[in-house]
Amino acid sequence: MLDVARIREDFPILHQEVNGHPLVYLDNAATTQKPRQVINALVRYYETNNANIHRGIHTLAQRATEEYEDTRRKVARFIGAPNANDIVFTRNATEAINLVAHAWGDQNLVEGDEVVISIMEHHSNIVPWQLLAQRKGIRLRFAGLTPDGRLDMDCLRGLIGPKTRLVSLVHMSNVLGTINPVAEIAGMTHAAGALFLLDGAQSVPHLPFSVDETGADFLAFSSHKMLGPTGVGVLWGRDGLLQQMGPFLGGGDMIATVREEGSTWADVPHKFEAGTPNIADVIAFGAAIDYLESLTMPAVREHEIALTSLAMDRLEAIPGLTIHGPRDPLARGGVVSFEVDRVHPHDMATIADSHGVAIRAGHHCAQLLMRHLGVPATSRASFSVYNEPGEIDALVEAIEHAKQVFA
Ligand code: C6P
Repeated sequence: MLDVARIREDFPILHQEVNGHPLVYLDNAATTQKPRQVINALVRYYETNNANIHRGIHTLAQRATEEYEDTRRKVARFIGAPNANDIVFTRNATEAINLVAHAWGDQNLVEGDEVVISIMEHHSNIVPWQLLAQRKGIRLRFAGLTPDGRLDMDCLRGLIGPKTRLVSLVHMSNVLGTINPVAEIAGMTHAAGALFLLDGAQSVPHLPFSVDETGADFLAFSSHKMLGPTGVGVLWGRDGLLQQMGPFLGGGDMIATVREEGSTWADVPHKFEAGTPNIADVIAFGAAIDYLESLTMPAVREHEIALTSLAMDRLEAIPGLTIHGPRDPLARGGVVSFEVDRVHPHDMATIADSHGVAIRAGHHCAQLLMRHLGVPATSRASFSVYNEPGEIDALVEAIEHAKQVFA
């Protein structure tokens, strides 16, 4: 069990009032807050080790390089990847997916090939494939959902066939909270001879995770949703896949040789990390991983299941409130999207803010899903390691207030 009171001491930002109320931060699916350990790692890096990496002979450059590469090893350990060189640092999960669309898609796909995604995807797992379709003439196919907000596996099975080259799906929906049966999907995908890209932006931060168990060939996620800094994402590729791919961006650090007649590429992961990377934030991301590991991911998951169960029980008891996604808290992550009769989600979020409660309202970068749900937007509460049951009381109070205002 997590000691939430002690954890909260590590998060300076939580100890403030917003609009005259103690801050209740329930927008963790958008980005999480950062513990002092991560903030200190940033400050310590700039105060003691700041230098460019992979280039310098001097001591600071060596220290910075060592710390940056140390985070790569930590990331590999955290996701159960056998080889740290299969970890590429990007700006975010979005860039990681775009990297695959360009460096793998442009090189391997031809007109008529098919990429299968679903209507519960975040825009960052839709638009890169639409752009690839424009470039290469591939066909993009969309799996639908069951009425309770799960992936329709029969539909997905029907879409995967001999023309399928890639299945690219979210592990945990940022709107519905649904956790998809990824190992089964990987089996179906591989049986068709296709590759499986997993969008782990919402799952890696919250679930005990092992790439091997997911069966994924590519995995994308972001540091900022797992207590780390913004500006750092991760792409992982299975055994040699990254080696077979050409570069994404060209420039310094990604080459072996440069001649007038052309260049050759550095080995992975450097081939995909052109230019000076986000050194400080990568290093601080290492501190975020240390922090999560010290809590242990099974305990993080257990904590978030308990909060999600409680939130769903309390919210369901409010007349006129509808929750989207599966009812079973074990089938979903710590994300609860809801609607309240006669209250627009933006008004809901504004009134919640007046109570010091930060929730997100909008389409959550999932317009295909909003259309499927028949709504322009939802309100969404999402949890992290520092949230506590009393904060759900504050959310419920804010919802009751919004209902009174719009009655
Ligand atoms: N979802 C949310 O509030 P980036 O922005 O690249 O770090 O992550 C993109 C992304 C990809 N997949 C999923 C499932 C996501 O939830 C996100 C980010 C945030 O839901 C910001 S829109």
